[in-house]
Amino acid sequence: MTNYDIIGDIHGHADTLERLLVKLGYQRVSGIYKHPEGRQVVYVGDFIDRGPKIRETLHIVRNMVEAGSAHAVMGNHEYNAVCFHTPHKEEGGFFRSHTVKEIEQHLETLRQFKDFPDEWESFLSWFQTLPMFLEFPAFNVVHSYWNPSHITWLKENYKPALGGLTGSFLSESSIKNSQAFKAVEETLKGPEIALPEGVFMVDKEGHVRSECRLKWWASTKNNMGEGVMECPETERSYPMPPGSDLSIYTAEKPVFFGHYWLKGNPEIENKSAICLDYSVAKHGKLVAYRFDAEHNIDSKNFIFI
Ligand SMILES: [Mn+2]
Repeated sequence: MTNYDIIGDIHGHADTLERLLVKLGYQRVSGIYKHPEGRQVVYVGDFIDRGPKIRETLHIVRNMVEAGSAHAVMGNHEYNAVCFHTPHKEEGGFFRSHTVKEIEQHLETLRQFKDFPDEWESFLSWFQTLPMFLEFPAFNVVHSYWNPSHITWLKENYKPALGGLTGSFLSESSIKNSQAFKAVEETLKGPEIALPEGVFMVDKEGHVRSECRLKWWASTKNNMGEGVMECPETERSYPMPPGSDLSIYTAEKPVFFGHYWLKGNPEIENKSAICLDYSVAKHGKLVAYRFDAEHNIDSKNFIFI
């Protein structure tokens, strides 16, 4: 049985990734990282944007996937990149508009690939065919949110082997409030909910938001402090916004995900849903979880830099 190392969001921090791979026992052979015992990495997505070595990160990851020493799912940044660069034939423009906010988020990638247009094209084609979730015998992996009904929808409608993010798939999934839109959006970006009238939040980029990100994996959701990401100190005791899913996520197979820019040292809040994103791109940590056969979820299996 294969053993796995699941690795959180990298965002162009290739040097940290290489140090983590070495710490996990992977060795670079003919330019490709492999584990002498046949362990495999599973990447949770968000390889690009923000960090200093985006090209290097992509080469490390794709080489490993192609050589069979890793698997990868799509992050919202890879999805956004495909949308940013794919023209919307029916409506004009692109599937992701070229506004200041969108360009800012993608700028480091554009800059670092400026002199390597062919290479960028080939990575974009690779992004298009990344799976949006992966199921292993003893665990599942997704970038943001494992919702069984979204996963069922994706199994029936999203076909990485038949082109993945094709123009027609993007057209369908860009129709706001369609089932396609919701499945893709929430799987890659997580569930959000409108804040009560008059309550606003400021996100990490300084944008004022009238919606908040739900901590879908939280083990208690008695108030906004427990169930909402980046909840302002003054609103922590507020009740959860109306319409929030207050159920506690449990599943036979644990799911590993990234996306949420958690801070501090990795911890397990819910043994069924384990976040591996600890903000390497904001002076945080790059985190892996070692998953061996016959497994009990335990925080001693976090390995990080
Ligand atoms: Mn993300």
